[in-house]
Amino acid sequence: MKTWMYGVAGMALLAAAGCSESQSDAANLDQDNSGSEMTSDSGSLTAADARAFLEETEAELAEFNEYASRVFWVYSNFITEDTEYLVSRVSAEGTEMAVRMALGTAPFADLDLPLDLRRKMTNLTAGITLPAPSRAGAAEELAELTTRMSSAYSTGTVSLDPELITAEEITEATGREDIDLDAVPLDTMEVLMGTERDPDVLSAMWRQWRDAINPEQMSQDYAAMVDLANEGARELGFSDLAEMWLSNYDMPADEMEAEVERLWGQVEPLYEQLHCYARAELNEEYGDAVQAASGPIRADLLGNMWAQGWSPISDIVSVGSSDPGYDLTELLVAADYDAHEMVEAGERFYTSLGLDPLPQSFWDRSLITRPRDRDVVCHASAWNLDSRDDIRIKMCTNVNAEDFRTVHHELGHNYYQRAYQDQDTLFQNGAHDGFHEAIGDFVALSVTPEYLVQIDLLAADQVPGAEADLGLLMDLALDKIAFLPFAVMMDQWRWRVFRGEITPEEYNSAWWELRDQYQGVYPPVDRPDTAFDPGAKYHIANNVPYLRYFLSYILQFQFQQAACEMAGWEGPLHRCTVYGNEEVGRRFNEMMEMGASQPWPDALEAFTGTREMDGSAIIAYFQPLMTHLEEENEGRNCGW
Ligand code: X8Z
Ligand code: ZN
Repeated sequence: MKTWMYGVAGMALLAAAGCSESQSDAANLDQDNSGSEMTSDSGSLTAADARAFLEETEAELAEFNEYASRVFWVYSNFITEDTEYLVSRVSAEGTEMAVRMALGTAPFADLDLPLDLRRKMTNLTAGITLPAPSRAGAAEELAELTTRMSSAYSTGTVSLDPELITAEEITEATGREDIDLDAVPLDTMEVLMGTERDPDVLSAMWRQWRDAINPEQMSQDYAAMVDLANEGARELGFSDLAEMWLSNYDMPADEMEAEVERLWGQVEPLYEQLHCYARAELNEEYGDAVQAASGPIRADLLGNMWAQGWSPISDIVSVGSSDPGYDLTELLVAADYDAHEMVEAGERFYTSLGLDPLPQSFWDRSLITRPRDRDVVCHASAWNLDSRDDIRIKMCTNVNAEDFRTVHHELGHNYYQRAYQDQDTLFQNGAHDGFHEAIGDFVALSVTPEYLVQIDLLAADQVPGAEADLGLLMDLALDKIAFLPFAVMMDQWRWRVFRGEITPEEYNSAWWELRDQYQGVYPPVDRPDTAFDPGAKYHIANNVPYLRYFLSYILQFQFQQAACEMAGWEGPLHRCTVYGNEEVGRRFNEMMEMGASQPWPDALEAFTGTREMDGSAIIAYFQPLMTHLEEENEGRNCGW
């Protein structure tokens, strides 16, 4: 995890991360692993020595971060053999440095330190995403593996059969002119997975993307990476990388894992109702031969390459006559929005909250559309290059509702980064990683019909009345509720892999067992032994932990509930927009300014008044839909 880029990984370098706060955790590191090099010998060391160590460490980190982030930026904007070489090299340097620094905290483990110093010490260790063992050559080997996986993902393209789909049809669906059927990139296919309704075309695109990432090589690389990173994690005193990733939340890893179960348990019944209803609608649309009325759902029919968000099929999964009355994609196209204007609209939301406009350098340096003539990392991300004002986004924006939300998401990262820039380097991060993901999504929850009128996208007389409420809620549920089990299963798979409970031979079969268990989806075509379907998802090929998004989807509704209460809103929550509310903006910014300087419950309390993550906010938000779905599903055999 880095302060300088969000949604990007590839190296084990850290700057700061919300992580285990308790002193005993740090002190126990050497006891967790008797053979560890993390032996503590505080001898005559004092708190002043700890402070000096941290000052020096933070200075070195800050300087390295700027250098490394520029190398990563260039690579991500221009993937060639040369930039791969550079990024691999800087990645290895960063990993070596981060591991050295983390091991350097050991002598201070038994010292009674002021809380802020202890927090920095623990941030230093648990903020590493992929540690390498400190033996010579290991960091280089790890960097080579991660760089190869990252490039395989970002440069993969698909050759589509003109008998199945023509360039003209793709242009019609995506608005893009420059279609080369022999090399269709992922971001184009992502749009097509949402617009295409022919099941044969869907399954072809779905399968071909999974073939395009060099799965056999990636699977081998992944296994080698897991071995190395586990060895690195053990050297740092953790039993494996799963424990290390789960130690980032101001509580012991096993408690955090139980917390995820608790939160998932709160929202699972709503997902089950949505699944049941969507399956019935898909059955009606496609017939038994394509989608049976019982059992799991065919994964390529859900409007998304990974079946992680289903809003593109809201025309199929609609609520009777409760039509939202407008389609945001159509409004954007009708208003002739381009990618740049979408980002400007996003910025205007944040400035309406009283936050500063983006600096000119943001507009000069961001990448907002896919360049035609080179390979780039298209997956959207937000960066802070210098830990000050050099903030940027990088995304291959399409003019549609999904990317309108993503623009707000990425700007949320940038506004958070800017808010905590005055914190010390090891506190320049989110309260935890779920907070970082939740900022922009919370803002996008304010994209209501009434808001769209205020920004002239919707005519005032087109604002749908209360009869559209269920339709509006369904649209959002297809995005927010459908996502929850996907977000949980992603890291369930990785934790089990890291723990050795899933072996490399079982990578793909275990992946589909978890997809079935959590999401109730199945692959449209038989998966061969050579497949590595987890690697066809950005965050696995690029080692970005995914639990953060699950937490974010819980938190953003807590933020919204609190913000609307602050704003004195009295109507249904999904109609509440905080656009233009400077008081909410001020309070929100106060939380953001805290960065990772305090345990996350303190940050949460500062804005919402509660110290717990709680799924009851999202449940309350969707309650009218839940009631309706239960009625609709009566007599159906829900579950799979
Ligand atoms: O990766 C992202 C962001 C960058 S942090 C675009 N998201 C997840 C995904 O695309 O899988 C946002 C929602 C989930
Ligand atoms: Zn993000």
